[in-house]
Amino acid sequence: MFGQVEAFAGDPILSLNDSFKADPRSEKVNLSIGVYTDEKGRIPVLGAVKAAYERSGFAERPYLPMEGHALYREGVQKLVFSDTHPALAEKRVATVQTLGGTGAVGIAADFLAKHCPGRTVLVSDPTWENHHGLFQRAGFKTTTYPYWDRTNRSVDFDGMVKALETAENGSIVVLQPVCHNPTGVDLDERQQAAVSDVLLAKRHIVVFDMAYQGFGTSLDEDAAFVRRYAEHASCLVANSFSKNFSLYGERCGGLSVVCRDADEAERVLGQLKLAVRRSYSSPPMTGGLLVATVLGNDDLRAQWVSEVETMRARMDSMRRLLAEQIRALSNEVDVGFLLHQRGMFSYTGLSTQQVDVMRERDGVYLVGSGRMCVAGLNEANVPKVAKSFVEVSQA
Ligand code: PLP
Ligand code: TYF
Repeated sequence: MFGQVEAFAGDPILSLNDSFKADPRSEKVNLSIGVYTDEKGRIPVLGAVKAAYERSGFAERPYLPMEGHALYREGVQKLVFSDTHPALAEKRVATVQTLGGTGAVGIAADFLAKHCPGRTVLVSDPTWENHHGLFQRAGFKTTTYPYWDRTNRSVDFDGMVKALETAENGSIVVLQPVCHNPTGVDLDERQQAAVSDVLLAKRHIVVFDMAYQGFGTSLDEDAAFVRRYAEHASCLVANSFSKNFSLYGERCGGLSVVCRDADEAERVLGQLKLAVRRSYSSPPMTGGLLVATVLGNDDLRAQWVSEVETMRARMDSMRRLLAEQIRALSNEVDVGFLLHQRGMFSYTGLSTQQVDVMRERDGVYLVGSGRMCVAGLNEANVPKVAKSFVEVSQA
């Protein structure tokens, strides 16, 4: 009956993670999958989350409503837009709790497929691969706008603007506002303003995908692009709590649609609920309660903010340490990219062949594109990574 079913090649990043686990070498280093680990190499259980778990306990488990837990949704709105954003005051944001950031982008794609069908979808080149997959699953054709300037290891700003200008009016544009996956390079404030002008002039539909809020500069500054844009125009904002709550397996995220007015937001919320109903009915409760409890209590929220800051600071210090140790081994290898890229990832500029050598010879795992997850670095493994990096760079 299923004889014709094709084999699934697997997700390249998850497969790499499996190869890492199967690698018998004790000195191996995992810089592949986008998961934050602490100095000891462990996925942290945040103190605020643990306290929320103890506080919320385990009681009855009714279905959550389609749109999710009310306090959770309020928490999403305040975190993404701030307490004082005019769109919230005007009650024109429709927010649903989602199955992680993936679920948020998926519901956004389903919603757009129904209400804005037939548009072209533009995603950055390169991007998180699932952007193509999720919009294609919803029936869209996807294409790319230039983003990575290989020569300068920065944003190809002119190429990006030109592509957004030449795209058909009213295209769907997926933007990562902070800590871009996989490159680690973001638009600066001036570039954000210039891109916003083009997006508005072309009446493009913007889908912000914010999976790393708090890992760039701070929770508030990382959301500045989204907040400013949402003052001027409608847009969709997907956010993920996987990384900043260290709740990968609980599937916590949100989708917020900024609308023209409260009436429109009410109708959009109804359609988001319908999209959820048709897909999985309602979101999971345990993760929802944890996030709602942290965001809804001042003491836990303050503790969480400080724990996000600790993760961010550690990644920054690992970037600096790796740059220093590479420089100590060689003056010829440019390390500037490590210092001006932000968040969990760095595009190293290494080729697939160089990445293969680092993995096979040295047990240092990067993604084939040359993406390095800096959150996998720690004081114990940086010397080994620096040496491997310098050796393949000079070979
Ligand atoms: N969007 C981007 C840009 C990501 O990098 C990721 C995860 O790596 C996601 C969405 C998905 O997030 P989640 O794991 O919460 O589904
Ligand atoms: O970019 C990354 O590292 C993550 C990895 O179901 C990932 O997106 C891939 C597939 C998946 C969850 C995480």
